[in-house]
Amino acid sequence: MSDFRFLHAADIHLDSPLQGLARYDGVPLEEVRGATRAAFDGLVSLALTERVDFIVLAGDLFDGDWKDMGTGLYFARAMGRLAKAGISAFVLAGNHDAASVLTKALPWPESVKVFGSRRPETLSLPELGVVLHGQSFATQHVYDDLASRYPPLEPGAFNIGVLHTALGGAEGHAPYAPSSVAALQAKGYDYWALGHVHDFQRVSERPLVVFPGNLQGRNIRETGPKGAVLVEVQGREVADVQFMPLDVVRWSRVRVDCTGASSLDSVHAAVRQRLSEAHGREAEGRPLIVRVELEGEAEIAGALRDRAGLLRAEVQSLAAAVAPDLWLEKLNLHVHPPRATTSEALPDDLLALLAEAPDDPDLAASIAEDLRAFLNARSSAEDGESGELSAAAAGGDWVTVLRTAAETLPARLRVRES
Ligand SMILES: [Mn+2]
Repeated sequence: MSDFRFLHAADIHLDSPLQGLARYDGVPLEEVRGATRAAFDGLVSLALTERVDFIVLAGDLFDGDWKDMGTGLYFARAMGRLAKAGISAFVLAGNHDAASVLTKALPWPESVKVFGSRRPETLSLPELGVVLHGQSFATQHVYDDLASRYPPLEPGAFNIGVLHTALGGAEGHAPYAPSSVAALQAKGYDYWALGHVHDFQRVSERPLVVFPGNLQGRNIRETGPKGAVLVEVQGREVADVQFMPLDVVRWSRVRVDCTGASSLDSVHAAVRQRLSEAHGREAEGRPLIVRVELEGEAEIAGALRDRAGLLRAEVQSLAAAVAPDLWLEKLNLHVHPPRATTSEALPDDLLALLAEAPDDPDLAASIAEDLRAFLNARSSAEDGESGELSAAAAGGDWVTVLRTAAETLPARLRVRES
């Protein structure tokens, strides 16, 4: 058997729409919008430059039904580039591109082989002595243990299991096609090319069971480097497995501890330092989009809350100064006054009274009347949190509204005094 190399990717979610990103003013929308295709272009280029023999796409190539034929045509062209170089592609449908989900179809180049969805199918590359066992999802929600029906290994060949699965369950991922590492190991295959979990994970070493993670992070829940896995096989043994980052835009959460901060300047300094660290550590030459979380207990909490809208612009400006391709997705303010201040501001009997408001329409109406001026001032303050505050008021959550008022008002009064 000759030596060979292949690329294993999954969860590409081509042309995945951007949810809610439009309201994050300042983020490079065009770059993010085109990121899943740009990352896939990178995968094809890598296959060509590394001269791999084939690629494996282990589910969720598409993000769901195509909006139009553009997505399919894009993929057909990308596969054409591979076909010209004699590189085959083995494609398995996952929950997002199950047979029942995609209503449109196109004939792919002959170099693209798609696993059937009715039963496990074995595809092969006889010239390399490689067999691939896999079963596509027929419907979006597959709770059967698909792997249990995969065929026995083919002796003498290099056996690859291709499976879209949550294994024993993974946080944030639907428990589709459940299986276990032990069950996969017991099959005796040489490599398991998994998909579905959006983080790179070497689940087992012998044999290698690998989630490559998704190819491109699409939102703040998909942080860190994303890419594919390059596998090198020599003498029927996996000789090397390398994670190859291919994302063109990267996401990161940046937490800034504001504990003890006594001035706006010291908050700015802390933000600047954390942004600079995050950029240095994570960007690797790519645009980096960050969610900044200000945390901790500090006297300045009320003042920060009161200027939340302005603070967002300040953090955007600090980010731009660290690097022109460092962008703010969202600023979250979780700084609270030191505990003693909070309880002084909201005495127990007031809390008890507020707790009765939901059951007492007259009381609720009178509180709403008293707080209307405060709520109006807040919503006109171009403040990222005023929406949450209005929602709290509308829902009769007066404890939240008053707590915010109690934290904000002393700061505002101090400003007036000075
Ligand atoms: Mn999936």
